[in-house]
Amino acid sequence: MTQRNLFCNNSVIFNFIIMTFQLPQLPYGYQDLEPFYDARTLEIHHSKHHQTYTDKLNEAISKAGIEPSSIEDILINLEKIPAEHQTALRNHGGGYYNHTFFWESMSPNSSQEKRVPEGSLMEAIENKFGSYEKFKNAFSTKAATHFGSGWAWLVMNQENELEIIDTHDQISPISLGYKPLLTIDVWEHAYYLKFQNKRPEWIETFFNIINWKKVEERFEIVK
Ligand code: MN3
Repeated sequence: MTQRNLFCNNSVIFNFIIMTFQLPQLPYGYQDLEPFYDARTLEIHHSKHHQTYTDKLNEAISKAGIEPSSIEDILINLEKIPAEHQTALRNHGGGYYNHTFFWESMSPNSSQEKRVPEGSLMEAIENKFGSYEKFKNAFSTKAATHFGSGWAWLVMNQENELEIIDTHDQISPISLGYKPLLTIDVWEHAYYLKFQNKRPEWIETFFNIINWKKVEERFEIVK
């Protein structure tokens, strides 16, 4: 893929390459997060919901007539896109990015091998929140009390400090200047088949399948 920015002046040279996004493959099988995340929910969530965001993102890019170099390019530069196209790109681009980020935030092995973060990430969590348990409570509360559809995130803020935030619908932290490290999807489609209305149970269960190794890698890059 040719590297370009949305508004790169020389993009005309490469304008025969139109980027289309593909549904990313999961880094594990649909069965592999059982018994914590059930295969049926995961399959529908990935193959239906994420596929729909992918298709609608491609539609929105085509309608807006932009030539993004990456999904990050769209979400970071949303404000530069003509106003009438921003909502579709925020919703479907955010849905595309947030779900990809979410799949990579989970791992089938974490319940056996690695239940808590380590190293400099653990140090930063303890410095910011007091302890891992206090972090877990704060993250869980943010996710549980988010009103309606959305996401809870552990991010690096612009002061380079850890922060727990929530975002509505498919708004992505990268559109708000944050660097995301970990996320949980708290839309009902993420948990309703298994947990029904018991969102706090989904959140508690999620802690068994967090891919802390991946979160640590993200932290090393942005810290
Ligand atoms: Mn979802």
